[in-house]
Amino acid sequence: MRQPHPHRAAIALGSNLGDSLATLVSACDRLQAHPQIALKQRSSFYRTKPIGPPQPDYINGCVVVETELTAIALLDELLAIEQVFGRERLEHWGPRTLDLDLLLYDNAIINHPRLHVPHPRMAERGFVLVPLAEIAPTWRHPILQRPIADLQQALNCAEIKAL
Ligand code: ROI
Repeated sequence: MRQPHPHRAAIALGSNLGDSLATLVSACDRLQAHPQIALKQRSSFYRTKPIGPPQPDYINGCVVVETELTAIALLDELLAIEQVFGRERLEHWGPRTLDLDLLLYDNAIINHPRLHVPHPRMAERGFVLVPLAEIAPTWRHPILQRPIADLQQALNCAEIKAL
């Protein structure tokens, strides 16, 4: 029998405008409700200091999903969910109501004009690696060939606190 959800993907969630926690919880609900996406794991949510220009603290988390969608089709679904929450891409690296980043897709390395997987900056970002290590510590970064837990331990993530 054909597997209904043959691919595994990791997605980072972030918000620092509006009711960020409620936004992230409803974004997870939207993913779960999607007929071609199954939410398998959800991390705790964390309060994190902004990387980039001065702006409010973020709430960040990660989920692991299984899906029959291709990586690009999954990206389109993530963008559609961002739109529901009124994300406007006004300022580069500026505040946002909802950011959904496709981090990992199976063991794939994807370099497409619209999508780079693994996410190019994920290995430097505590706000990504701390929640991801909570739910997928043994997933190997397909380029660095190191497990997520190792990458997280290499960073100083002392200030990243679960809510
Ligand atoms: N900083 C934090 N802490 N969390 C984010 O999700 C986040 N997202 C971004 C930038 C602006 C790089 N900074 C962030 O896109």
